[in-house]
Amino acid sequence: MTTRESGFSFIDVMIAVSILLVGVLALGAALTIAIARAQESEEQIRAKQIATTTAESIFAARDIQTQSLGWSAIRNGTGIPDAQGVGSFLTGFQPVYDGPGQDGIVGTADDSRGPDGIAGNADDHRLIDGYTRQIQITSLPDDVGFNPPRDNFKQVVVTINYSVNNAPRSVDVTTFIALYQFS
Ligand SMILES: [Ca+2]
Repeated sequence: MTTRESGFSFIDVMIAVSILLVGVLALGAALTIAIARAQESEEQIRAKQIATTTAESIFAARDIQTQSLGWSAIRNGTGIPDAQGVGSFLTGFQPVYDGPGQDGIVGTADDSRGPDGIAGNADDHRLIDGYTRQIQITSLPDDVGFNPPRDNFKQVVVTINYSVNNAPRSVDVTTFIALYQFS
């Protein structure tokens, strides 16, 4: 006489485990994607923040009347402004620091130095690793018919390059700045 045994066979258990495993793997993959997205969005927010504060700093540079800055300083150059503000903002992609340096303006040659303007001591600004910044300032012809042109209106494009998991990313902020000062 044979007895019919009830319960789960080995095959039943294997099928159940396989289904469970597929579910767990899918969950793991979803979690990995979610974490990557969160990290990406965090870095994107930071890049956008750097771009925005840079643009604000350029507006501040227009308004600063000391240190020979002012409207004439709103242009690209060597990063070291002369008496006319020529050479104010560095060209090309540059490292980003967590402060503006002695001149109080980001995107110039002294950014890595701290408020004292001297390199290599305790108040040096920290490099913000993984981000580079480009400031492009272009004069716009707002003054058709004026000779010489008045140069009263400029376009400012701030581009921040960064990477997420070795994939290059970029954000930019475009704004316009006009000659307007309280006197
Ligand atoms: Ca500076």
